[in-house]
Amino acid sequence: MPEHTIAPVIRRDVPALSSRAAAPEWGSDVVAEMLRRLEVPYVALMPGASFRGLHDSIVNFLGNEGPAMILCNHEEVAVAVAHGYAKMTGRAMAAAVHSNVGLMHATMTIFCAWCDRQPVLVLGGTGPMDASARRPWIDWIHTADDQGELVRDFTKWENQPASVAAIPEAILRAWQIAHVEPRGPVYVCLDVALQEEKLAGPVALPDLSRASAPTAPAPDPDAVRAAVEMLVAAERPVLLLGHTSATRHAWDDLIALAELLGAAVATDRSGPTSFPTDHPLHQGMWRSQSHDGAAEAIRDADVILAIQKLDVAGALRGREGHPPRLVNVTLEPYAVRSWAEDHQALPHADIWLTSNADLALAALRAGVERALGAPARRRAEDRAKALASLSNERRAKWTAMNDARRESRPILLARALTELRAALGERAADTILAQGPLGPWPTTAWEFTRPRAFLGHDGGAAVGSGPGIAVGAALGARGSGRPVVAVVGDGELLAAPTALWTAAHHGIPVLFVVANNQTYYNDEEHQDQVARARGRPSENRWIGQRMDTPAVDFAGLARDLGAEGIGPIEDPAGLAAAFRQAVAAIDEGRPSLVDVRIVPR
Ligand SMILES: Cc1ncc(C[n+]2csc(CCOP(=O)(O)OP(=O)(O)O)c2C)c(N)n1
Ligand SMILES: [Mg+2]
Repeated sequence: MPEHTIAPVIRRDVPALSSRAAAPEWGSDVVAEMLRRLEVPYVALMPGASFRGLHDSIVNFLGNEGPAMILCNHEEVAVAVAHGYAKMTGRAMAAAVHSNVGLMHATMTIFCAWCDRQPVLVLGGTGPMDASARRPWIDWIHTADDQGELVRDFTKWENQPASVAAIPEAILRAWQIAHVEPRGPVYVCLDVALQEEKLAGPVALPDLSRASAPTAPAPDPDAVRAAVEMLVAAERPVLLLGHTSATRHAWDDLIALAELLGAAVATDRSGPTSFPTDHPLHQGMWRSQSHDGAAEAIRDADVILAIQKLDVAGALRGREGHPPRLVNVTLEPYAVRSWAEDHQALPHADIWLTSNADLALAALRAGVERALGAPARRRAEDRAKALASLSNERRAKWTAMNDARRESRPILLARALTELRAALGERAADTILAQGPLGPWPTTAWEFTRPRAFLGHDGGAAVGSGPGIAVGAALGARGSGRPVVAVVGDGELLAAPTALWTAAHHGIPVLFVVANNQTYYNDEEHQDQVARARGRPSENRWIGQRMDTPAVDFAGLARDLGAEGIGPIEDPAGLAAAFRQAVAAIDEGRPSLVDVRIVPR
């Protein structure tokens, strides 16, 4: 364990309780009891009367523990916190959102969790469905006859139990479905009247020891044999990695498989770190400085093994006329809905391995180990040497590019990240990047060398999801000793700054770097493109985009929300001290933010 450890305690507000009921007395106590039995650790929430019964049960029946509340100031943040927690831990926590208006606020981040295939248990309220029991006006506004309809197209399941007796199964089913691959968000809507119903007697709760999780789908052995044959015979094999599981054994299997085959590896910034980016076989990562390396590997490949890559067809664009042979390990066909086109273009695979990625990997690794004869091993070694020298050359080029702009003002993101790593010292390699910037990631300034070194993007490409996801990831990383960092745009942070208050309130240590270019730069680029295409003045691209008058005081905003606020840092010479201060704050269990004035790209 390094000498610094991240404060493991999340602050919880402790209720004053003279005594606590031993068994559920009210409808919502049953919900709370189920959450406890399922070991749901937290409920992120923005309060609302449509779940005041549940709120009371968590505080006065459970004692605000197992699960404990994480108080948020916007439902979008509450769901994003749960999303980030799932990205970090692989497990769902709950988010409670107010009847219809709260759910409306939450829709964007529910969509993000859906696109990112992450489990979140969203709880909501409605009603009373019995109109004769409604308070005038407010209960009518906040009752929807079919509230789940709002999120049906981007949840795996939603349900509104019609009796207290039906609640336990609804919660259990939702929990199970959320965790079965492809994972995703689920929604359970709880009628106010049921929550506030006084129980006449005990409610039967399921025996959870008999509610084991369904096993993961294993690959078809014949398909594995065919895939192994294809991989071993390949001249220029490529591993194309996406949303892999980031478990230690998947990580080890991937490295072993790549080395056995002498395969080029291309990774994706959408998913979590699946492969060490400083490995000599790693040729590039999409949406990073090394993007071209990944694209070149794909261009030259004769056989591609794609693993849980969500947009295989997109990655293979340009190869339509002379497609490589493709083994596609995926469960994506089970995640297809008809509302959003997040299923991406349809890839044409020679072997479609419908399987859990870890099981397929283990089988492929074992198969390749057995099948690889001496001549094939020699070919693989030669390939590996050639790939290593290619990646070395590219690395030297990127490092030189970054070094040449070291003193740039506004500051180069690569320089800022190098300084941040220096401030993290020996913990840099263990640091978790919970969210990255919109612009390309400066590969050589910050390599991802451990599982979950980067957690992948937000799924829905939705401005405002990042801050909550980062706070949720830090909540999930609690006690791991791994520092959590998020690099977010100024536009991104401004859309959901209150995530900082949640982190400050609960003592969740997360270090935000605001990559502040004082504009919605991504969209400036779009306006530039349109103007050029139309022969109009591109110098007007900044209008309706730039945010420099007045300049936002991000450090002041962070301080007002209870976090350590530092900056703006305009001179690269000021970065080291700023990051030391920010790291010291997270070491004390407090969130911090450093506002860095960066050059747009
Ligand atoms: C909810 C939502 N609104 C708008 C957009 C469109 N959009 C994409 S990137 C972007 C700019 C974000 O600005 P910032 O976070 O500062 O990053 P920068 O492009 O400046 O690096 C916008 C507005 C979006 N993706 N999501
Ligand atoms: Mg910006």
